[in-house]
Amino acid sequence: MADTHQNFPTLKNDRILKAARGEPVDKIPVWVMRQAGRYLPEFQAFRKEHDFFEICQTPKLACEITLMPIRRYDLDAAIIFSDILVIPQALGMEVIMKPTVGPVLPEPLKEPSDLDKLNTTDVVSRLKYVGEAITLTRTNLEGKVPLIGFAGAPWTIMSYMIEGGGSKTMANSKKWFYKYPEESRKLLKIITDATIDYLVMQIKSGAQLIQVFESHCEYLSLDLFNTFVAPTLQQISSAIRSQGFKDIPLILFCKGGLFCLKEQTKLGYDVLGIDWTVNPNMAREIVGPNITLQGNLDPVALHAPPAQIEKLTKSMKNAFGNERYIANLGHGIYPDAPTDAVQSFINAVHNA
Ligand code: 1CP
Repeated sequence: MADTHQNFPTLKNDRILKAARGEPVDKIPVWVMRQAGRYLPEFQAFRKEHDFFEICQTPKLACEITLMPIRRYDLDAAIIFSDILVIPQALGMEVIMKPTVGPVLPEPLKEPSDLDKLNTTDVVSRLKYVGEAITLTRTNLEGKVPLIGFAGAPWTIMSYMIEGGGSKTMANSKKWFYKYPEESRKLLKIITDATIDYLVMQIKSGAQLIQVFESHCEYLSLDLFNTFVAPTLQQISSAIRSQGFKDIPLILFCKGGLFCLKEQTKLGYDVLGIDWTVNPNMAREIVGPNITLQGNLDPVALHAPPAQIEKLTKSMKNAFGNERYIANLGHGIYPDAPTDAVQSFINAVHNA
């Protein structure tokens, strides 16, 4: 299926699309996970005036924040401002964004019978605002860089829905796999189906790449990953492809996912993100030549002096090589990252 919005401005920088497809690039493309967020003073100022989900649900505001890092830095992609937790919200759960604490779901799923409370009919109809924000942002980007759409992966979303917020062990949600395997599959299917419709809607609205965030991968065993999680990730990529979107690069980022990196290569994604704990040479050996790697500077390295950031970034680039590589941090940028360090990082990717 062709782009449903033929009237978007012509794209002037397609480095990231080329790298995702394994085509040669003039410079290595770079973006930063969570680039439109808490470390930016202009975002913090915005947050004083608006509630988090009010911003997500108001296309003009979401667009404005998406463009903040693009105005400030020489990035090669924008990522639409939203959050992975809009899916539990659209399934009928309350989500509160508590400043300095993070997301809280006051009534988490406690037992399988709680699944009956979820509103699973036409979930995507309650997420139209994200599509509208994407369409508006594509227009306002004026073709400067491509726009990434995203969603949380089903296991990561399931864990938030059961834990009710952050957790050190994810023990409550993992318990479901051991105690209620069938109901776990049922919950994962509800989330996966909603996520597929949601990502297809984002693509139809103008998203030019898609990233799936499996931020809680690190808590799984290989057995749990293979049994419960891998099928959901595979279903997402297959459904997007079978609905006609063959050319939209799909990125999978499994935080802490070295233990299942080989398995990730079989799930239908063009790009695999790796965190900072993974040696780039080892990752390349595991994934082979036909997948693009994304990553993986330690987000905390942004606290080093500029010359050191440049050195670390250079050595990261050398390890990954110029082909099939998208530079990024090894996880989302932290709220206390110095803004100048981001520019040093980007310069080092592009020029050093
Ligand atoms: O530039 C961007 O990427 C902004 C859009 C974005 C994205 C891609 C936000 C805005 N959140 C996310 C993804 C997201 N949200 C993930 C996956 C990436 C990751 O692993 O970091 C996860 C796990 C969440 C859940 C979440 N939302 C948390 C907990 C994890 C964490 O970062 O500590 C928190 C604190 C949020 C709130 C949130 N989401 C986004 C922002 C800017 C904020 C801060 C909220 C505020 O202003 O109070």
